Amino acid sequence: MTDARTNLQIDSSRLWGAIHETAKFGATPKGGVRRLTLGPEDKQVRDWFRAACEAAGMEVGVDALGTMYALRRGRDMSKPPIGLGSHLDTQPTGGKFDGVLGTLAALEVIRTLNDAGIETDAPICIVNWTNEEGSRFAPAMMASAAYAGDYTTDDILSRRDAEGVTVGEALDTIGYRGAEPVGQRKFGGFVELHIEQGPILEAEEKTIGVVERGQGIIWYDGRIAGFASHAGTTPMPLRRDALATFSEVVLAVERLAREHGPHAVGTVGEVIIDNPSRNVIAGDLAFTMEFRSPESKTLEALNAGFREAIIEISKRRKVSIDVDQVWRKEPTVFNDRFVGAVENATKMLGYAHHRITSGAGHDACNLATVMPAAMIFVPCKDGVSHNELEDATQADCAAGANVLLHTVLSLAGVGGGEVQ
Ligand code: HGY
Ligand code: MN
Ligand code: MN
Repeated sequence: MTDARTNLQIDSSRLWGAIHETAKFGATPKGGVRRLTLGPEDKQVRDWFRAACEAAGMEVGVDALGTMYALRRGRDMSKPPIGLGSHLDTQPTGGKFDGVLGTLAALEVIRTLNDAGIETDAPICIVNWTNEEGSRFAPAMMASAAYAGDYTTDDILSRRDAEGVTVGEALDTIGYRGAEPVGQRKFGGFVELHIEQGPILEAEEKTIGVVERGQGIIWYDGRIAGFASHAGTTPMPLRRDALATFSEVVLAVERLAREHGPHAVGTVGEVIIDNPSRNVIAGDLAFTMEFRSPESKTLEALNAGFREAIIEISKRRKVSIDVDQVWRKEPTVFNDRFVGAVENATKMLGYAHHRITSGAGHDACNLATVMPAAMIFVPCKDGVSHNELEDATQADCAAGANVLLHTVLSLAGVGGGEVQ
């Protein structure tokens, strides 16, 4: 494409301003964002997002799981829209960019097309997916997984948070349980911009990551049942200590991930001790954990090794260890044509780039199972994410949004309405 559109660029200050404006919804004293899905702060950002999309001339719809779809009409409405977007919920100690960049860059693409008077052939639909993070309600990437057919809407509506509140109740509380059935809205494909959330692009001094694969993920919920007893009177050999047992489980997860390195990872992120007390040997506890790998066979090996390890620990310590697999996402391979469109846009814009595998899960990874999909990464400072220190530069965010703009233009096709 050699006409004036080649020079079309998003408005970097407007995007940067939007990112920092939305960061106030759930702002934390350390400069991060706590915006758990379907909570009051999520309602605030959703209301802001709806108003901004409507001000940009889009029609906003909401489905039964609260996912928001903002449609920009194209010349040929018989064509399925090209989807772009991400998520606006965050981790408890999240940052300003995870999910937000992709969702607001999608809005910035629309604003830029409006300013330039460009009408695309196919319509464009920007999406805010409900509960990508999976922190309040499991699984992660929940709504896009339901959209892809991995779960029924009723199953997801019944999921409960730690306080026993269901997804359905939370949606009703913030007024975002839409009438549209999940999965009804069809797309010609989906492109998601996201910070890398890892150290590779920054270390390699690349501005753009052209994402070709995504890791597979297995999530587990575990319970350990020992025997609570007096910390002072119970001889060491007689103890059935759930917390000491748990510590061996954590080290087994770490050992297995290291053994299957360099790409496998394993994490135990939560533990809740029943009735903890300094002078009581822990009797019962619950925990959550995960394994990830770009290879399915490695996921299998991690799972098998873990099952073996907990049987041995349980027998030796005479403590029961029960672990349920609650979510499994196979590794993602993104669509060649869409990945090529990202790479071509990146080359046309002249950004340093290379192909990369995503360590994090994303909504685009679920969508890739039911439509052509691709992702664009930009660096984040020190590769840090899921931490209030998460940071990125305005220039890198703008570069990612420009690649998103030109990728979408190439995929949606451009009708009348030349750049003035
Ligand atoms: O867990 C993930 O990979 C995503 O950031 N929710
Ligand atoms: Mn994310
Ligand atoms: Mn995240």
